[in-house]
Amino acid sequence: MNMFLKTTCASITGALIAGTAIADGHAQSWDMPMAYAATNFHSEHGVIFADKVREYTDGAIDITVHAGGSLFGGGDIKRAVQTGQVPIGERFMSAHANEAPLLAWDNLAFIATSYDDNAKLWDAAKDSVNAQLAELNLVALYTCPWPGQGFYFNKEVASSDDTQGIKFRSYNSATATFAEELGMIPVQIEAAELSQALATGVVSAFISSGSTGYDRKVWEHLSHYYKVNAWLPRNYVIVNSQVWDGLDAEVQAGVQKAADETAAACGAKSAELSDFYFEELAKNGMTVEDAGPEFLAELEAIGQKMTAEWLETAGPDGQSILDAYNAN
Ligand code: PCA
Repeated sequence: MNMFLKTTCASITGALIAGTAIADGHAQSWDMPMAYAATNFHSEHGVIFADKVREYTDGAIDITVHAGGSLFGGGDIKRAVQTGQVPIGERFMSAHANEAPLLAWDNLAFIATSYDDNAKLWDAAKDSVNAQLAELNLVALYTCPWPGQGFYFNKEVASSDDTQGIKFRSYNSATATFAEELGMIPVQIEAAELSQALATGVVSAFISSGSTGYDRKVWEHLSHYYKVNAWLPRNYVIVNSQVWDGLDAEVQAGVQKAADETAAACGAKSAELSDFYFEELAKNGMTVEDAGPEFLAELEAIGQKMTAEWLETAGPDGQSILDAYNAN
């Protein structure tokens, strides 16, 4: 962020903080925009988090969750938190990688494809990601992985011969690049808008977990899901740095305890639900299967190329993350 923007963010936030009740010990009310469906496990854990925060801060912080992009659309949540329009929010971390490439650490294909490995990769990435977030005027309270990512199509796909020219919903720059490598045309669309985009033919394919296909009932439009399990990307709950710094140490500790517990519960729920989502897709008529060997080999080659490109844009911090991960 440039200095002008940083100073502006800080002063807007300062003004907002002054308007809240930190100094006189009254409860603060925090609106927390979240990007995904209210019934999604990420959003449900946002509510669990809010309940825990109330409990562990003795009511000092009262969070109201606004799921489904209802307060701010997914694409606007980070800026709203950075500039202090809201103190806290939740978003898909790698959606911010165009601004800070390091935040795509969890989109590296076929590197950490189990929940345990994904947790190890996060351990390796955490310090440099947090340093990067500090520069963006943000503090991450907790992160939670989505189940593994695979491909949705409206036909059988055996290789990139079958994907040429398809309009493909991407959710960040890595998925747009992936689509282009497969000869598809990426269009970035929020999960909240996905059903409509499929219904109107704006796109007819996308990459995601079983979770988002289930939330959006995509069996109404699409027929095939290929379980590639390419990566397990994370959502994160972020708080504005000045708001965070303005809290008493005791309140901070209460919020962090709530965040740590929610992270563990949310990650476990994600793992527990991943097969359920596949079963629901199949029950509703979709063919759910592993990607065939030819398609998978192409995806792996693209993944390797993209990891090399990420290492170039993320610089030495990116390499350190992978080195630390591989050393464990
Ligand atoms: N669902 C989100 C991000 C990753 C996922 O599994 C989405 O498709 O927007």
